[in-house]
Amino acid sequence: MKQNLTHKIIAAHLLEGELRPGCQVAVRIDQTLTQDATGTMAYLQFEALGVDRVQTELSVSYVDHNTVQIGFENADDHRYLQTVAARYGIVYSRAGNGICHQVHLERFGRPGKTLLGADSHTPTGGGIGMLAVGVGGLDVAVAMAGGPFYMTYPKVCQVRLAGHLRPWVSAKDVILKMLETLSTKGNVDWVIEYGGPGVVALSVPERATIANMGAEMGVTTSIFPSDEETRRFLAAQGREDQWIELLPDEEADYDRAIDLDLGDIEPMTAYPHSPGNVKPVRDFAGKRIDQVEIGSCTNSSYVDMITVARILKGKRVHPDVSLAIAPGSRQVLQMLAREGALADLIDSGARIMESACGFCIGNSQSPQTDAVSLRTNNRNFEGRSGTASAQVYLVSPATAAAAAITGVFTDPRDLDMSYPEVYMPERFSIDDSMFIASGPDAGVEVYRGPNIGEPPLSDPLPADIAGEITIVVGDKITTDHIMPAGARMKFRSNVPRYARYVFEHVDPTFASRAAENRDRGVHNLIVAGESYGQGSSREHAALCPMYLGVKAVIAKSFERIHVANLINVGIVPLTFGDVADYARIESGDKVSIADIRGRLERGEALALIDQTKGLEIPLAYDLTDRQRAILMAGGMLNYTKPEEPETCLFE
Ligand code: MIC
Ligand code: SF4
Repeated sequence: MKQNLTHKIIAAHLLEGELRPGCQVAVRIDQTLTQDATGTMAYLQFEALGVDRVQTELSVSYVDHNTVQIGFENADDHRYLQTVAARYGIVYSRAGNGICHQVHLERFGRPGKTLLGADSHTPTGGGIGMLAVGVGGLDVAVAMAGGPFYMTYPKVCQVRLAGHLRPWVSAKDVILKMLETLSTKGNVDWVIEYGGPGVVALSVPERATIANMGAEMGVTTSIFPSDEETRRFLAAQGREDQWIELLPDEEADYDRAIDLDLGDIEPMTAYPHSPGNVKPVRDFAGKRIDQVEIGSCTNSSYVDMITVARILKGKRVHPDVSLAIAPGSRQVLQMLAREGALADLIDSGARIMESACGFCIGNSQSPQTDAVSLRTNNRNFEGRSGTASAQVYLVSPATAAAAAITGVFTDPRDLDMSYPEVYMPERFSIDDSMFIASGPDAGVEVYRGPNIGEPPLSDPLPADIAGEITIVVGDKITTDHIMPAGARMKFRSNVPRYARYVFEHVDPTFASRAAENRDRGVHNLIVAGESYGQGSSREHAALCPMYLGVKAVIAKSFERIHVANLINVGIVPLTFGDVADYARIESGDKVSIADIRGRLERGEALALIDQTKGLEIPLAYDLTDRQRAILMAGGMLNYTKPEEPETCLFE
């Protein structure tokens, strides 16, 4: 059989399972990455697994999300991460070294390898030909302990690229075009594989931008071939010896194909409040704007930043606009500084931010009330910027820079200047001094400040679920809705504290009502519409509801990472036998699911009895034997934890 790229890498890492779309396969993980906001919990869980050292080829712990350090919590987390890394042999990337995905691409990404990351934008590594998948922290903990990663063998969609991008059009516009075509839902268990003659015209950082925002479609990952362009990037990073050629077989099999001519694409934007709301920039031309934010793991490469610097050189930021720029890594920042481009940015009136997530996750740079904010990042969910009423539009760096000067939405092709042709350098500035690669060293004392709590364990699944529908939510509920980030993120290492904010902006009474039910022995159930759990990988969107006593979520459909996180913490993900039943249930209804444990164990049908309405509602589930066993045990930690600490789990 002619293999595509995705299936080639899976086959090379296969530990068990049938290579058929829809079947569960277990694959070996070569590399892992975490960031600080998901990392503390992942390493606490890793420690709970009782393994003496990390078992992967490479595991890197980045600090890039919570670098604001108001109060002691962030700094305590950083020290925990640094010491736990030294204890177990994990590479630690210090705060200031840059955003995990950008830095990993620069310094560690290797074609043909598998990468599991506790962050939904881990697929950025697909730009360099890795099979890079975003998951919850617990899945990363298990992979670090040497366990396999279980995934659904994906269907693969080939995107055949032709032609070249025209001046002022960039990789961001390509991925926005893809989002217009495929939308943000209905793509679970697909991989997007880019190919065709147009691929050669895209550099690795451009490919990475496209692969990064594939996360917004809900696909498992996106991947590009490893070709001469990949070799050029690795050589420029001083790592040419790590290059291998990796192409699909000629006439490989795909489950779907899409043709896209790069020359047909124009500057695009995603308008509020979803990355799937896509229109051409020219549709908004002349609309007044208040803020421009340039950076994030999607668009903060050297070429992105130099392009912005060339556009801004000798010009001034419009007086009614606040412009902030966060170069994606210390490598990029160093090069901007050495080449004088940083001075051009500063001269223009741009505010230079740390090389970190910052504005993207709403823990800085929240715009004014009702502001129109143009941003180069990947998500414009309502409230994510930290300002509930803000209108966030996602755009390319060139479109962002154009608007910063004019003060209004501007198609960059309408600027009165010629297009600044910027190319990837032959050699990047290489300085790995902000990585600490030491250990494993059993003598290292792991620092645990007062913000570090133990990861909570769930109880084994009860015989029956009996309780209340504590909340009913609509379609496309993101993990930002469930577990707000921004200013609340500093409680990530402390689940009881963070749990106070579950659904904070959807229903501020949810957390206290749920906790009261839990304390009275009443189970909480969540009812949701389509595509529940979109967006981020944060397992806190499952852990904190579990802590509040949520036992089941009944949704019209789920997104991949979130459903895995629910199972990992012992919350049962159920769907409707008939989606019309969604409209018959209300918050506050008294409900039960009789004999859920026995029925799940035997693989029998389940029903929700709504005592308040006098209804019997058929429920469905799609769970493997292993997932059912995890749910019975009350989550992955209970399921995996060895009786005898210090034994290697997976040998
Ligand atoms: C995000 O972009 O939403 C985040 C913050 O990077 C998350 C991870 C997190 O919540 O810590 C993600 O994308 O997975
Ligand atoms: Fe950081 Fe934003 Fe990228 Fe998430 S999407 S990793 S918050 S830069």
